[in-house]
Amino acid sequence: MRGLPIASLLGLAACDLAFGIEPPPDCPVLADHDEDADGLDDNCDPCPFKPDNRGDDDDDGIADACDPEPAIPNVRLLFTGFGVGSLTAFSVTGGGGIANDAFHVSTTAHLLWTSEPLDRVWIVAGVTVNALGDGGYREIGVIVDGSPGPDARPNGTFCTFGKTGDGRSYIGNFIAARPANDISIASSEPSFPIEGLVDGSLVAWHELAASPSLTCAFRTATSETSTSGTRTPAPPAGRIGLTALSIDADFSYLFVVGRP
Ligand SMILES: [Ca+2]
Ligand SMILES: [Ca+2]
Ligand SMILES: [Ca+2]
Ligand SMILES: [Ca+2]
Repeated sequence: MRGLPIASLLGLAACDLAFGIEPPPDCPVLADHDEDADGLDDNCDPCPFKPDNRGDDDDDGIADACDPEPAIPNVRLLFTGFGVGSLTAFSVTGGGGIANDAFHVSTTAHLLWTSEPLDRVWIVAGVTVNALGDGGYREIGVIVDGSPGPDARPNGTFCTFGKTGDGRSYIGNFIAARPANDISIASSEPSFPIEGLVDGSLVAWHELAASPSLTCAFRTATSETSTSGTRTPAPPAGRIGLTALSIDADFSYLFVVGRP
């Protein structure tokens, strides 16, 4: 949600530039965007995608409701609520773009964060499914170990949920690697309804030295399902990002958290 209403700014001690007050050291740059509409700019908000900012048991600056590891100190590496102009931090292939305060995909698109390769990271992404393509695999998810491939889809390990051409819903780990000489992955595919999904989230943990190297969970307000996968041998650490294939969907935010 864009902008900060005046009423919010009046109560915004942590980030109030309207009255010439310097932001605190933990809020060096304003994003000029308030994803959860709680009056705190994304870059000043200890829980940037939920209004519940209470509590920080491990004192790492990430409030408990948004902390993927509430008892382990983490490092916040990235949060974007996909406001206007936010795509400059990413490389995008396919037809994705910013619309209605989200990274909107009308058919197929992939996004990679233009950072250094990352290991030992959590990736949390807000997702909404608007409509599925007509047939084949229709899916949406996150990428780890992503690197540009020879075609539009990046190489990498994917945690996605989706639907097959024969109507089966799934959540699973998949890889795309070209040349395909390191493929060995375990996946589970519990049934999961994808159509009409609103405000779900994908939460993935990636650690190259661990087996499985990728675990992920899909969450809604009422349910959670999870899977994990191992890619052998482990690929080089790569960039992280988002993917959508033959689907009309929105990513409302992307949160990347490291474990030192
Ligand atoms: Ca906020
Ligand atoms: Ca918040
Ligand atoms: Ca915390
Ligand atoms: Ca933590």
